[in-house]
Amino acid sequence: MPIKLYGHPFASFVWKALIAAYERDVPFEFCMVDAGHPENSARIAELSPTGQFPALTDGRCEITQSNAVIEYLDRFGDAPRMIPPDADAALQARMLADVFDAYVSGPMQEIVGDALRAKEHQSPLRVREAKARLDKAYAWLSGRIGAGWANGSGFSIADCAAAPALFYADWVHPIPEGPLEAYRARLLVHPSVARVVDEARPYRAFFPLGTPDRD
Ligand SMILES: N[C@@H](CCC(=O)N[C@@H](CS)C(=O)NCC(=O)O)C(=O)O
Repeated sequence: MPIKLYGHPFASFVWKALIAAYERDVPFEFCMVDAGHPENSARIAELSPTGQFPALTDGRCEITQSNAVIEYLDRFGDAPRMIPPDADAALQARMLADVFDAYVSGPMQEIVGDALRAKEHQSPLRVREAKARLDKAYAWLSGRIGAGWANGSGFSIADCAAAPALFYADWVHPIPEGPLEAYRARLLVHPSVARVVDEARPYRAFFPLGTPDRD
């Protein structure tokens, strides 16, 4: 059975899986999760504990959680794996992917989530705290990101996580000039990342805080 990837092209965690699939040239069928595809919404509700995406099926495996999906995609093709073969490099790449997920995407999603609430349920305090967490993450990452990819060697799971995290985080709380902002710019011109950015363009009106022209 073909690999089916469930998600939405504007969703940051779905970008991670798409980037890995494009990076490694793994064929798949994209199953759009939106109001127009109730069958896919029903399927994602079964596949994922929270109904969140991405999730992937191949008739044998059912995988949810973006990092597990990326690891699954490493089984195919000859392209360099997203989990580096060297154990130390793999540990570093997984660690950085977790950092981007939890400490960049996490606060970014909180800020976006707040903007999506009804005015009376919004919380300036929650947004301020999320921005403070982003500042800490930006500072930590700025001290660690060099001139190449995140873990200092090939493009990896860490870069799959970094691309959407930094793309959207910069929209809600700009990344100061420096190594992290330069890394974001490098990611955006990388072909697999440029492709997901382009595929998501038609959905930018969904973003509740306005979208900058620069990207
Ligand atoms: N830990 C999950 C996070 C997934 C996640 O946050 N997905 C978001 C899209 S970026 C989602 O499904 N949002 C829709 C919703 O919450 O209903 C992963 O790594 O896959």
